[in-house]
Amino acid sequence: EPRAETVLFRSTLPDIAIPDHLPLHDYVFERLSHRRDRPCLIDGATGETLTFADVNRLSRHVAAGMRASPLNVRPGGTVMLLLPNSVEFALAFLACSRLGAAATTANPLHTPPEIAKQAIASGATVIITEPAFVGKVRDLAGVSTAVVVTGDGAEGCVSFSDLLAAGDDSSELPEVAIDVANDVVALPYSSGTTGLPKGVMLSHRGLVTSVAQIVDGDNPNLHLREEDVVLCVLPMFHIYSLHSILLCGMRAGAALVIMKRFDTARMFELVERHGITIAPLVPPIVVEMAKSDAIDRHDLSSVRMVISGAAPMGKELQDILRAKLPRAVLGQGYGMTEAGPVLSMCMAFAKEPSPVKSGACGTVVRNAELKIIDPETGVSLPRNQPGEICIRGKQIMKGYLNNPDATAKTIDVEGWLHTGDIGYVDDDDEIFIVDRLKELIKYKGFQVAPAELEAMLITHPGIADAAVVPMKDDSCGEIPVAFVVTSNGSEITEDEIKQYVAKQVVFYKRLHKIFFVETIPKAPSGKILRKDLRAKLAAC
Ligand code: AYL
Repeated sequence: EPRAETVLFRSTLPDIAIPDHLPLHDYVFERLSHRRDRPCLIDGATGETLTFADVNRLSRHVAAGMRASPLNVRPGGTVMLLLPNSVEFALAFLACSRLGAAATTANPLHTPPEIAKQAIASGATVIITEPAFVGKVRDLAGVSTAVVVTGDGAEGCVSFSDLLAAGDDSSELPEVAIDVANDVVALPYSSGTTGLPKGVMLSHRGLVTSVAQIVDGDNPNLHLREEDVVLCVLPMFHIYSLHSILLCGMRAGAALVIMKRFDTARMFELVERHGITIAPLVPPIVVEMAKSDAIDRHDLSSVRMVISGAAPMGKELQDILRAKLPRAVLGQGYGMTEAGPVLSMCMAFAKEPSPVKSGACGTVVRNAELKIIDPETGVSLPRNQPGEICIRGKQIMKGYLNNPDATAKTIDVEGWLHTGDIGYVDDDDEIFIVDRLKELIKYKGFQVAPAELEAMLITHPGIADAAVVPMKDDSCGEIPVAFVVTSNGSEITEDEIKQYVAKQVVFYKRLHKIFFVETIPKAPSGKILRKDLRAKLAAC
């Protein structure tokens, strides 16, 4: 029997030329000579501004400092960035790129065991953090890892200001040869479609491709200009902000206003003070804005684009915000860390925009192919039929670090990356996500891996078996809840279980509810039937 034709979906924009020879830092600074004195990074708290020339020079200093003793970062090495949004984050990330090293990024609010797991698995030999978080990495320091601290430094640590003072004469920063197609520049952690968090290997060429797909060409899909001022409130340790704010912003020559932590009133003030034009957000922040009375007391008319991504944003929410910010174009980007990260972007953000529908999460990016398959049979589906979203192109990850099995389960032999998201492409090439096949839970856009919490729960002597699933929540999108089977004779309570988990994990992985059950429904293979549990929740 002949195989059914694959139905390929492409961007409605033509493909573009994408550099495949430049390391990431050379790519983002390619137009440096035209914009040396333009603002690049603005510290929202102090107003202090670094120009493109400053950022270029200082990132070279940091690279020279990291290359020198005692840090000795070499090509192929790994550095952990355990930092909130800051100028230091941007400089350290670019410095890693210059050295041919990978930056593995993590939320500084993670607990010490969560940090240790990633630091060890990624092979990081240096951790860069703030004084407030040094205590969390003390046990790692000196074993195989050096610690660099920003601000005033800390006892036993290298201070970031010493790195900055390193200077950048060529003796200290030798040209390193970078193999752009293979060398990893960013190593974010993601659980993907199943299991525990894994290191996602993004190469120089992968990230260059993904940034170019969004902001390059005569008619860029996301039209950022040198005059734009981009709000950077989403955490740079997450790929959404790292890619679509820091890297896309720098490539386009826009200025970034860096906010360390989210606060609605403060965000509105910064919009007014700096004339912010572009606001990349996540749905929970859009909810806060829509609910806030303060929004009517500020002049937010400078904002011309609001981008939402990382979690679903319904039509209703999009319509409410549109009414509050009538001058801004509102739309979504759809990404997945492993996809490099962006799969699709709203076409209303293009230089020559086309109309879009509320609730759509964009059109597939240029220089890429997308298909929708029947999750059972793998057969490619036509328009308007929901199935698993798959993408192919140079932007996708190289694979998971030291995990060829998980890589093979995510990227098939034909090069298709399987997202675990269920969606369809409509008659106008717009993508709508309708469900999630994978076990991942998204709390305010942050990843929660059920397998991680389940492994933790069953190590408790009072618990015989457990399953963690998402429960719908208006303000957070989803919250993790657990079904628990207690061990014989155990009288463990809901609160005790919640506390037991809360002590070990970052805030967004905490369990919000425990349901005590007799058994966990499982397939003969032992796989938890998560669908049944989600259906149970929907019914109560
Ligand atoms: P990860 N609508 C619905 N679900 C979404 C959307 C969206 N717009 N964006 C992401 N997701 C879900 O790895 C989806 O299930 O990356 C996807 O597989 O933390 C999962 O989140 C991936 O989660 C951008 C815009 C990056 C978005 C991103 C997303 C990065 C989130 C760059 O410009």
